[in-house]
Amino acid sequence: MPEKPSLLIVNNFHADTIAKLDARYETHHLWLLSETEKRGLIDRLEGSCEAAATASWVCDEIVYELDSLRVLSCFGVGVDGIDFERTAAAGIAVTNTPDVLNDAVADLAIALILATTRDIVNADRFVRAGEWLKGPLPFGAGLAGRTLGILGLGRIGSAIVRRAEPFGLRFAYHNRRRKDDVSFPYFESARELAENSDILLNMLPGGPETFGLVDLEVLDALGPEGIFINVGRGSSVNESALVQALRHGLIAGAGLDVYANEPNVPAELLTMDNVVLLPHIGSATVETRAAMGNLVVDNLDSWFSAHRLLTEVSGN
Ligand code: NAP
Ligand code: 8YV
Repeated sequence: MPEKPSLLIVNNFHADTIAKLDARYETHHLWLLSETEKRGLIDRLEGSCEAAATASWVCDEIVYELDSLRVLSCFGVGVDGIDFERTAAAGIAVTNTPDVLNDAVADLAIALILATTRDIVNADRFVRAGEWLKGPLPFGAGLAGRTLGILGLGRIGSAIVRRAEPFGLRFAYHNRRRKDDVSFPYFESARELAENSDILLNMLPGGPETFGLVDLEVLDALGPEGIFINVGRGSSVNESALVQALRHGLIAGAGLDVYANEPNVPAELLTMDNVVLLPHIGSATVETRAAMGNLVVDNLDSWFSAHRLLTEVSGN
């Protein structure tokens, strides 16, 4: 039997996928080691290990010091955890897991839109607390005829539009570039998009280019009836501006799946009734996580068998 190729696993991103990788490769679990042990492992793997697997949203800088590394297979689509300057300089190809999670993340975005506009979480609390016996819950807002503005209309944003169409919503978007195949309005800036939206949904990737892009000016432009939804990355929102906007009624409410410093959520948000808070569960279905893991494995298998990558990515 030929020897199994060596694979460095950087962090504990998905137990089932790691078990699959353990069965196929000679794996080394970096996250279990002390800093000194990590250094020793990198030195030992030098020259013999060409591949690593990691979460896409976080990595360990030490992997870039493994000179023989040629491929980094990431679990997740948003690759803000990867230092592309260093991978490019070192000739390391990077892969991620696009498309296989579109449905799950888009479903969750729709759940947040409905939960915020119809006050679903408070309605549940209202019934449990016996409040219904005293009178009705205040009315929510309908979707038909309102405008959903999508900040970052890509793979997942487009899947959200397909789901949202039957609700009678209108659409608008902002990307760096206008898309030729989209018929609804494009706005040149996030502020203009917010000004023309009833619900602003952030689907932007993380990284320096989008850092704090949703700021007080954007939220103020959304207006006192406006709802802000974030399913993209927390770093692209200025969280203190969001707290301020919610506290002072500059916007009506928010539905959040992602935060700037996960798993920490700003304490002020925890006390607000007009926000729905989820623990980054956009892609968290059993089948979607399995599909993401399979793509991590398939990229590695394809690289080892044919030096081909299925979903190479060059940055956000
Ligand atoms: P995608 O297809 O690349 O879409 C991202 C869109 O954002 C692109 O259309 C891009 O258009 C636009 N964009 C990028 N940088 C921008 C900037 N600086 N200003 C304005 N627009 C910008 O990516 P996706 O697969 O839909 O995923 C989007 C993000 O969702 C991921 O990066 C990840 O962070 C997040 N995500 C979250 C979850 C969750 O569980 N909550 C799950 C999966 C993904 P242009 O290139 O034309 O600007
Ligand atoms: C994470 C995500 O991978 O793919 C992304 O960019 O944000 C998610 O799918 C997931 O939350 C794992 O924790």
